[in-house]
Amino acid sequence: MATIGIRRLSNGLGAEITGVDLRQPVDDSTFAAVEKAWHDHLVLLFRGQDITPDQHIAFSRRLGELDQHGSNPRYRLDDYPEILQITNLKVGGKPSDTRNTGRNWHSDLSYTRHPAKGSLLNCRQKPDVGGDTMFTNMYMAYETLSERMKAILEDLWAVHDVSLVAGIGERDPEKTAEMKRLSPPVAHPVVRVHPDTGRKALFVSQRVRSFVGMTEAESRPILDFLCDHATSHEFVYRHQWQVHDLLMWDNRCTMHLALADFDQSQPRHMLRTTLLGEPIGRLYNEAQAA
Ligand SMILES: O=C(O)CCC(=O)C(=O)O
Ligand SMILES: [Fe+2]
Repeated sequence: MATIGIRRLSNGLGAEITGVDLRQPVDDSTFAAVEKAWHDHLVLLFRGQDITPDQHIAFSRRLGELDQHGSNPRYRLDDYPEILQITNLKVGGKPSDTRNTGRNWHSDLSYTRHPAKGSLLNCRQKPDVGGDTMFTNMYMAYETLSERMKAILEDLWAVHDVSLVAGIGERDPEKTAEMKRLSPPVAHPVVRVHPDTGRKALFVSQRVRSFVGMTEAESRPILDFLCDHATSHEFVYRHQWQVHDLLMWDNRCTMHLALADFDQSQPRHMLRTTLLGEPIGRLYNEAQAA
């Protein structure tokens, strides 16, 4: 019998789960309750999870196949390609580019043909204050549009481009070129149906350049409107991290934003596993030709 506790974190999305210790294997009924809570609340918080990489990976695998972070190979944890370091600590003796990961609203890996299904982020070290992460509910974003706007968006595709990852231009040009080579622009439907819940969610972000078949100038005002609308305060939860929090979010129906609201001279060190998503995208040129 599962005995988890569920406490909602905001009106838009998010719930804290209690009664689960991720250092231990999670039994099937507890896991089923967690998965249901994930579908209901989109972002789940587990406090006090001082877990090893193996435990992090073991729990994540229950939810699906894990990405090996081939689109960002330099920041994998040694011997654990399933774990990406989001950190301002040095990696390989050099400042880490992942210290500024997620500084615009996005859904993980949307710039690939297999946008991430979910991500599980464990806080290992945090600054005294700040370094918060915000999440927004993309079902609500979709459902609150007018019927006419929904009809316009229904068969639109959007071009997601890794060059729009915030701060990518400040990275070492060689690494940026590598990221662009690994991830050429890809098109995804603007409205996606969540495979588990059957609900429709808006799938745009600040990493979208244009709509397929429209110019950038035509697309920009609509994209700006959709991103502004999707990040309305009413749909958002802002997470203030504690060390050993584990947060898992569903990238198919949320966006998130990592805030730079902290003193970068203090360590912020986070470890992430990423669940592989179903392939929904196609390379941009193929989409254009279609
Ligand atoms: O560092 C964070 O709070 C989140 C960064 C991010 O966007 C991610 O890990 O996917
Ligand atoms: Fe992210």
